[in-house]
Amino acid sequence: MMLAMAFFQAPPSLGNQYTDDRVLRSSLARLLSAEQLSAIEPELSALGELAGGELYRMQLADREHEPRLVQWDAWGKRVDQIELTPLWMKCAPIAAERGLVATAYEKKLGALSRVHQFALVYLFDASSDVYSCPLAMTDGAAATLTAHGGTAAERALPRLLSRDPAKAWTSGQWMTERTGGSDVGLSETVARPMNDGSGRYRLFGTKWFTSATTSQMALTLARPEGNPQGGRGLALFFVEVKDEHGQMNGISINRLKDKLGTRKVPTAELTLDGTIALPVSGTTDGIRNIAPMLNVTRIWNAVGALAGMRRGIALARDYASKRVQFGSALADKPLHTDTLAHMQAEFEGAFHLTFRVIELLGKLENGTASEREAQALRLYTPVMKLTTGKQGVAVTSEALECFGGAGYVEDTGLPRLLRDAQVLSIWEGTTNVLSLDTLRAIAKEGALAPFLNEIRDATEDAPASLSREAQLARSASEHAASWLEKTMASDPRRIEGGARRFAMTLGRAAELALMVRHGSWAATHLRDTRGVVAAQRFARSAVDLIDEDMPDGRALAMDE
Ligand code: MFK
Repeated sequence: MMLAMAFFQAPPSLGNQYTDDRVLRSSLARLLSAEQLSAIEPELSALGELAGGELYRMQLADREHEPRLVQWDAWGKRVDQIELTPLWMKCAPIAAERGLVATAYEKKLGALSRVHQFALVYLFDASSDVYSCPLAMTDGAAATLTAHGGTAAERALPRLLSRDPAKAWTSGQWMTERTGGSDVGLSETVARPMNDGSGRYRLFGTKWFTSATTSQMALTLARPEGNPQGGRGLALFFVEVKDEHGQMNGISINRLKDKLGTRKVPTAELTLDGTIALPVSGTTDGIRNIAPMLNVTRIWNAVGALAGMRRGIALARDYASKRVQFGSALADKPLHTDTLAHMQAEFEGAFHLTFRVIELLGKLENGTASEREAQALRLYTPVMKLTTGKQGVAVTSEALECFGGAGYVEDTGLPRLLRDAQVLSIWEGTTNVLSLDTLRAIAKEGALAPFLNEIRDATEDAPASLSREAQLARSASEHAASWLEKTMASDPRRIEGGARRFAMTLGRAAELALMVRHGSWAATHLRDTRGVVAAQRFARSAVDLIDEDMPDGRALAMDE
């Protein structure tokens, strides 16, 4: 029968996502002592098994489900309930029990507890359909409340950090309004004191993009009446979404957003009409006070980029060994493996940059970071966020192409990778806003010299096989620094136009430097030269680097 001869392509499959991940495992071997690593390996391996097995299968089966807003009950009462997808319902207890936020605060590994936590997050993320979004904001809220202390912290922290799914809370972060996604200082929400001796306020306004609106609490910004315009006039508030009777706290959910990606995240538009809220830290300087949250969620963003890239590569690699075209498997075709190697090199650069930032955050929170490291961290954070956000889009796009037409077909589950990556360069500050934050970190915190030192440190013991790469990382970062200095002296107005290329130059230089360090460590200690090859390939890839001779782009951009 002809049918018996019909060809069906074997689909890509995943193994244990911890065991299979050379880059994660070798990085943990470099950062942790053998004792620390063996203490946490069982939980990493169990999560790797879940993420490559049961959770991944559920994710594929859950593909067509989306959250649903139910505004009215059968009897006409306004309820504004959001129904979540089955996968998200499953992810909530997994996240609490496995301590995806709590691990960082329990500090079992001291200064390395952030590395421990984010290794777990990285393994979990790609099979969770962005359940990492509420977790990121939960972690950001916990960091912010830990920094400020007070009544809100006392009430929320035990819940945000609980491993008991019945007790655990997640948090929202309500910043964006119609007036400003980037320019948050334009916020129109007003805060009126309740004058009942409780110190609480009532909030009135509209929040235009609130992610994961099923959380029990949120940190938000509002302007106490009489305060000046701009960011300084805003205050940071703690809001509990429901009151003690389970009724909405003066909050209506107007609609869910119809987004390109993150389709499982119930992003909503809210009206606050008398919402009771407690100031977290004074009644001004809300943007400065919420900054710890931004800096933590920006790390989650980068880990999300890593997880998406890694998932795309893992699937594409497996498929390459199964898919035969023109007489041999794709894995045996030099052109296909050249493409995969490029993707892997980009991923490794992003990985080492992100995990260096994670390592520094852990040291800072443990009180063991030097002043130089704390300053470097302030600059590393926006540079990491903007560099990895773009890499996430590029690598997941390439991953889809590795499957030909199948990568463009929804029921393979592959298009989600690209859709969910596209948000990473947008939310938590766009590439350009983060480029400006890079300049802010340099101007305000003097973070450039410590950052350049980091690059020098990472490359100073490079072996001969990586001396060219080490040299390139140093010269690119020094070139960027000298561009900034010269432009500042000659024509400071040109700095803004070059800010993205400047920040990207720093990002790629740092990635290369950290790849040099890890590659040479792995070659010596593990007899594994793949990290060296990754650094060599990365050094040869094209980027939009800063260049003094770049003509002003306005006439071209606006076609004037
Ligand atoms: C896997 C996925 C995980 C991620 C999930 C996330 C869910 C996504 C939900 C969202 O997207 S929520 C919305 C996110 N929105 C943003 O990130 C806002 C983007 N805009 C910015 O970041 C602007 O740079 C900013 C609003 C902060 C600038 O506002 P201003 O009014 O021009 O700020 P200004 O006056 O420069 O700074 C105010 C203070 O904050 C200053 O301190 P001082 O008062 O002491 O002078 C700044 O130094 C400080 N500051 C600003 N950014 C900081 C910071 N401090 C530390 N770190 C920062 N990043």
